[in-house]
Amino acid sequence: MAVVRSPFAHARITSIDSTEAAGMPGVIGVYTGQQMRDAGFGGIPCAWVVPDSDTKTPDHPPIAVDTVRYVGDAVAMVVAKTETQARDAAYAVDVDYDVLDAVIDGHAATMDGEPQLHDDVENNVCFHWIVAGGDIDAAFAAADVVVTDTIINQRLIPTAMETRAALARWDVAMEELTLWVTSQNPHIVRFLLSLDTGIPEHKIRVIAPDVGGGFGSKLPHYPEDSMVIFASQQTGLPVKWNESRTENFQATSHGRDHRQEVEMAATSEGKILGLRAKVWANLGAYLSTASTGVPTILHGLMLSGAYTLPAVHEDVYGVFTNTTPVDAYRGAGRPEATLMVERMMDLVAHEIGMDPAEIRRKNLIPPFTEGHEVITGLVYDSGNYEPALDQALEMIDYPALRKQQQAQLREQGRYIGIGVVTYTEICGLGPSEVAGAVGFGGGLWESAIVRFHPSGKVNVMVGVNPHGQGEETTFAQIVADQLGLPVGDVVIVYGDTDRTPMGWGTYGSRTTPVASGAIMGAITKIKDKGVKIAAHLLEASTEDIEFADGKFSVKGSRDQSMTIQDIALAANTAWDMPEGVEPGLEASAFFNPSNFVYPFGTHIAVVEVDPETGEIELQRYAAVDDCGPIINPMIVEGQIHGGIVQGVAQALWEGAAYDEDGNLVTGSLMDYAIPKADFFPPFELGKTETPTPVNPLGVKGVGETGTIGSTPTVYNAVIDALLPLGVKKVDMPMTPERVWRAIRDAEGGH
Ligand code: MCN
Repeated sequence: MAVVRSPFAHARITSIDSTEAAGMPGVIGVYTGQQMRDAGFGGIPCAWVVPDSDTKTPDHPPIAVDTVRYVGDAVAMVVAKTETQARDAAYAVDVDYDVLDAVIDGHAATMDGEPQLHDDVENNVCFHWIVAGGDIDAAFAAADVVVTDTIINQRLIPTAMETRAALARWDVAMEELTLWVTSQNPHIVRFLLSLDTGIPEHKIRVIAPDVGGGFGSKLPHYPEDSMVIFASQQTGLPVKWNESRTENFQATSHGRDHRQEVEMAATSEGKILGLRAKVWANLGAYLSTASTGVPTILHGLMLSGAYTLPAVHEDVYGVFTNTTPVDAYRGAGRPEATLMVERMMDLVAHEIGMDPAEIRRKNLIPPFTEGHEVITGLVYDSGNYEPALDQALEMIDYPALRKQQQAQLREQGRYIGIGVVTYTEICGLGPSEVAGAVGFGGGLWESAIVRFHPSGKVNVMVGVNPHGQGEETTFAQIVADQLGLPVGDVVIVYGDTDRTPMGWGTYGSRTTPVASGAIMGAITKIKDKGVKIAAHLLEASTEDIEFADGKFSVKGSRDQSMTIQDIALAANTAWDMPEGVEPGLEASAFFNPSNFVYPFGTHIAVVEVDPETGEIELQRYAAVDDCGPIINPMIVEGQIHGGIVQGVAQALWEGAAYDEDGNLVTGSLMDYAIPKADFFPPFELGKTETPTPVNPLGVKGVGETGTIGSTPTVYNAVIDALLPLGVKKVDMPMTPERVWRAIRDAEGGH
């Protein structure tokens, strides 16, 4: 299958002529949105509609029916014998458009007189959501200093190395569907497909084992999923679509894209009093699967950061524009919150002449182990922020660095900047009751099945869907460690709705904190059953059996023992089972966490800016992160490295750019700057370890911490370097040209 896509950001489709395409070599069929609609295919659902926000959910047909709303919106599809034939024929589909004015900017789109995307969405405002706590007016009235800024948290394009793909096989006789798809959450895709295609859920199998990088962009249920299904039903053949890189830029979800107008109130001693903001979140042309939750729940509720914040008020407007739909991108909402808070902390520090590390220390929430409620209403699980700050400052020898910075500035005219950020983030999504309360259209629990085969080898089936994070390894480590097995005897099974139990997917750094709870639950059941079988076979009472290092032994007599492999064989043959105990050694468990988890840390960056060219050199990067007890240090380091790289890239290099007609100017790897390894110094990593009470292993997520901490760290470092030149602000990405212009402007436009 190939997709005919709109070259216009906003247009009415006046006609589609497929005569020529239909006659081309190998072409099997050309299909339109109207045909899909006539066949009963519904719009692509948005699965997260935040309550109390008056959210509008306009129809999102998988193929546009009468209006296209972004460059890349699907207009028709062609099915042919080969991919090349399909693509060739797609070019021959003749579409006539009546081109309309487009609006690209999420703030401008709300103004009167701007183009309207959807009939029933006045001024393109999809929702207005408010987070408020404390007495914000009193906070600002009592302030000695108020700092303000307008932050553009620019749009990013996830750019996974592996583009998307979908292959549908419709079994006509059985009326059953198998869909192979690059998804981070196959069970969610199955659920949503059952809603928009009408195929009953128990007749849908979704397979998504090795999907490549996702970074949030493989979370949504996409139009192409429905298109290949429709095409397979029409043709009676398996139909496959492979996304090209150009399509990946245009039609896979983008991330971020906020305009934030922010004010922070503080005392002259550096105590913060209140944060007030207005945010315009550009949602793109349609609502993607999780899009409304990202700028609200995952952003607005995190405005207290790691600090005691007495008052907050934020208005968030979600806005439709003629751009690619926006959804979760690594960090999803939390980077937008953290950058906002951490920018304002630095502005206050600068205003009152306080060291950036000191103002943070002064406002950190004191240590807590059993929950701490912040002004936005969230209850953080556990935290001890100051040791992470101390460790990071020590790693980098902060006092010496500050001295050196001053000396070099004075004597050598060099512009060194140091950025210090203390952050916390919400992840491990999360209690299902909260999911329901905040409008998430599913649960957030996890399940696992631990299955012993007769030979003692183990499969663990999980509903989550790692795609590069490495849970095939870390979950096997947990099971091996708990049950005394060689790690190679445990294989983790995921990525197939027919082979795995229900699960709600891999995103929001939830896989380990939530699914490990289910695995631990199943392990406990396995151990309990093993004790009963061992007691029976060793002729002891269950109270006398103890389990350690993979052996069930009679207390006080270690030679009277059976290995867990012996027990697996005995249970699977069931020749001699205790009264009332079922055969087999297999257990399943469900885990619904009581809270989210909140990892935290301190990041410090050192940069040097060349005032002649605006070039920024990232010289050092230190990160102390706390994700509770670590299962696999190498994997955790890898996650932090990758996260830092993605976050720094937002500060310095990456950004989607549209022209005023809605053409994606950064629509290829020639134009969109993704980071490369040699842009970075070796990372200096430290850690502290604060377990969470929320799950049995005490683990917090780590998949996004690097991204969340690093953007403001590097941003603040660059501004710190530029302050002596009179520059207080540079929009991201802080390219050499922008930095150079900011320096020249500060010099009076010279
Ligand atoms: N881990 C550990 N000890 C801990 C915490 C985590 O050893 N205390 C390990 C985990 O077991 C897992 C890894 O660290 O191997 C990350 O786990 P976790 O924090 O649970 O995060 P998730 O698996 O839920 O991953 C999601 C997160 C997100 S939201 C994005 S986006 C992202 C990311 O992970 N996308 C990625 N990292 C990515 N890495 C790769 N390679 N590809 C992506 O698409």
